[in-house]
Amino acid sequence: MSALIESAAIQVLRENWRGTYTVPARGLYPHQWSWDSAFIAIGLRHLSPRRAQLELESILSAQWQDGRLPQIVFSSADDGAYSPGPGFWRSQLLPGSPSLPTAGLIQPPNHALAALLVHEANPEESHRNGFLDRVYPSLAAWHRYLRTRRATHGIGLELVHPWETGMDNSPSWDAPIERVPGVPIEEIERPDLLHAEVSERPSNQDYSRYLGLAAAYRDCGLDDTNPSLPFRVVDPATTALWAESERALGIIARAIGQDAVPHEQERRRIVENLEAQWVEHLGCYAPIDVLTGRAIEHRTVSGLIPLMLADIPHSDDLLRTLRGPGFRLGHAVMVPSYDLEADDVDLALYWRGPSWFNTAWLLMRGLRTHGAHEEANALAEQLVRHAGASEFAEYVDPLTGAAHGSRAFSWTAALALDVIRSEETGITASYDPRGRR
Ligand code: 9WN
Repeated sequence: MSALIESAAIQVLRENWRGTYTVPARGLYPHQWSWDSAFIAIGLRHLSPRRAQLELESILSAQWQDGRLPQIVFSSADDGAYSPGPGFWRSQLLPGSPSLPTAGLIQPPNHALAALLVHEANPEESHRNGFLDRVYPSLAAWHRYLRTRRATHGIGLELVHPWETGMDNSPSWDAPIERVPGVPIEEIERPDLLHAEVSERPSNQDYSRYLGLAAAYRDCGLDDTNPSLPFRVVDPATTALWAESERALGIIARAIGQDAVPHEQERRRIVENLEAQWVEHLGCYAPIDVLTGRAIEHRTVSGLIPLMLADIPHSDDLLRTLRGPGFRLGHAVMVPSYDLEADDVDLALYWRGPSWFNTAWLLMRGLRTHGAHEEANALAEQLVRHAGASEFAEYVDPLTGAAHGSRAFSWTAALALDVIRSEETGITASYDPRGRR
């Protein structure tokens, strides 16, 4: 069973490979996406260390002078394939842009974590070809950008667009996005709807505001502290990934003879500040709307992802919430993206209920970190099973496992492959074709 899933996952990654990077999905997502590439590299490390390195190094090659890694690196000037495309961003006209056309926004910082995992899959080869020496300066510049340009209020990383959170239409963004003036509906192009059901994608109303907000950010020259930006949130999953990547940066620094202490101190600071996002009565972390100073009180999977951090004070509370009726760990299919008891949960719509494979993978690591190995193994098993059964869907119904969104989605294939192949993630014997562990 797992051998079949493994070879099908490899096939998906082969078909989506574009020579130096992997598209998230043919058709729907025809360029390189930032946090996708990091998740994909984690799977590719089992196939070819060089390919995994290239995947990460190609996103790093699109770094801006200020250190930002862009949400999307456009693979061609083909403006019609995805909206907003290179013609919308006109990145070459903006100061400090790289030579490749890119979006101006960012995505969650999982790259240093991925670089460390790629290195650890084959340390000899990685040392021999100088991978960590090559990527460390760019990763450190990325984290410097985050610290100096995106952490201005000291409570966490500030994100200026729902796309930056990677969880675009999460119910958490409904209230803050209300403030955003939208573009006229008739100006909106939706090439995405050629590849996915209307009912499974954000609405035109959402897009109107997404585009209005992206245009406002572009037109102020990507000035992160511009007081006129109408959307500014701090998000727990992004903060947790930032902390975890800062930890990875410290390990990378030490491995190449650099000073790890600043990264360790920074990580501690991030984890301490994360507590500002804890909401006791929800039993999980929740985003903060920086412009109102208030918590956005929805229970979403983002608020559970800090479980991956070893030293948070609320791991027992998070485990309780995960096992409770809202997320049904061990009973639902993987973990839903939104509280199953919420009135407006939608089991088929994107980040408003369905289960996603990247969040399952992160939570699986969190469960192991906190010693819940049986539940981690069960989640790993579900991840692999539903990845295969859904033909590597973008996301699945949290109760039935029915496939939604795009198929042959790269991070679904990559993370299933990682679970199947990785001893570190504690794969159960039934999913390891070579019978390790
Ligand atoms: C906008 C590529 C990306 C993921 C995001 C996911 C979706 C894009 C979209 O696809 O977002 O970035 O068009 O919906 O929400 O997490 O990185 O797979």
